Amino acid sequence: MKILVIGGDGFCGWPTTLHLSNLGHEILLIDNLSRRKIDVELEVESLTPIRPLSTRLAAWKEVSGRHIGFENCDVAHNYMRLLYLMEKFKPEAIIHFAEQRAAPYSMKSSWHKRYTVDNNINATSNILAAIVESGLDCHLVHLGTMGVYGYGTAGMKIPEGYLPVKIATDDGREITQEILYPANPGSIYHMTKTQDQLLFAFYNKNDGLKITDLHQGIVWGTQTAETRKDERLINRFDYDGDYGTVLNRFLMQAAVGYPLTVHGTGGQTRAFIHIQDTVKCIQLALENPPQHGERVHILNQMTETHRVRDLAKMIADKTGATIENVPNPRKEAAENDLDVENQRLLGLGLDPITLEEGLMSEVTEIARKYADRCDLTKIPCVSYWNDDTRAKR
Ligand code: NAD
Ligand code: USQ
Repeated sequence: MKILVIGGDGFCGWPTTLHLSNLGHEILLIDNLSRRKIDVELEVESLTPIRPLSTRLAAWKEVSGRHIGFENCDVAHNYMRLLYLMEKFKPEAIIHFAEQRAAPYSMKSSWHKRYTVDNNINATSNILAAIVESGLDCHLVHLGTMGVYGYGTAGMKIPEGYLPVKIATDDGREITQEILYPANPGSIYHMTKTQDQLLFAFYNKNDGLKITDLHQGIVWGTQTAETRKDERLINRFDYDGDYGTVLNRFLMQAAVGYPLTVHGTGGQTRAFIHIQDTVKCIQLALENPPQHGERVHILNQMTETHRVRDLAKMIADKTGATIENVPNPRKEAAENDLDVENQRLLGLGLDPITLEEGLMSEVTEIARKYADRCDLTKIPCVSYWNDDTRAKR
């Protein structure tokens, strides 16, 4: 299959690109390298020594014999170039990773809020418009987030995208409809993902586009079968207070002897998935596209849920790390339960890697190995959601 991977230089995009290339697909990677530029802005580097993209691509050619094309394009702002590249390459599938994905980064200042809205919503809107204008019959797979739902429920499992609701009509009847699950974003970043959903619903209804939206949980881990093949292919590992996600941060903190930074009571429950399962899920989504006329496929891409304080305890028990409860810089529920339906990807053949089996190899293979690259001053989360949370620091 000819696959266009947009945002293919990032944490999820790079291993996915290699995985699909390894399966024999022809890949064109588009990226504007904005994530690498944000590292420069934040004065931080991936814990792992990621190589420049040209080195990565040359190493992959050497290791696998397979070519991956690359075009530098800002898909949020260079619509004509995106359209031209799509018309020239003629992809049968497009994977859309190209968004600013850190909630804390999106809340740092009014500039960061506006950048995230502008980048993410325009990227999605341009990709959809270009599919229609090019006339391509292709399947769009987007990386969405569990955070579109919020993290609480009315005592039921969060369904895969659509909620059946009973409505009392004016003439006394009761009808049942399925609606998009009510959006309840917890940051400007998550809010952009809820807007993406409406764009998908509209283009699906109006133009019949075939779209799969993968509502992914927090991705943990670093390496996949392909990125392990050569050190020049290594995946990025974010640990700083803006881009580092909770589980990878705790693993790194344990490795460098930094107390595990639990926000508040650590009662927040979140959904998780290993990076190796991420690439597998995207493969499964590509192999099972919606049929013409079908509504947007929404699949919950997560494999387990955990409370933040339980994660910290699990890692502390295994490594001897200490735990520190720090004031929460975010405005979020201090405690929540989370129960999520994820049968669709399991039904397609996903066989999840569990935290229990993968945690320690991650600590030793990555976090301890590259511990000397860690800048301890970049660990604290210093992006505050509002003046109240800033005052509590
Ligand atoms: P990332 O920041 O590592 O990668 C995103 C890539 O897209 C980067 O290489 C960046 O340079 C590129 N990009 C951003 N804006 C662009 C633009 N306008 N034009 C071209 N390229 C652009 O992020 P990631 O962790 O790989 O996440 C990928 C997707 O998966 C995101 O949409 C994110 O919301 C979603 N997701 C990630 C996680 C996670 O835990 N990492 C969890 C759930 C969902
Ligand atoms: N947290 C801590 N200590 C830390 C860091 C985080 O207690 O040192 C807490 C946060 O307060 C939050 C939870 O851990 O309650 C998760 O934070 P996170 O940074 O790991 O995840 P989040 O901001 O939700 O974002 C990440 C990705 C995003 C993706 C999302 C999936 O960056 O791209 O969309 O996970 S989900 O959370 O399911 O919405």
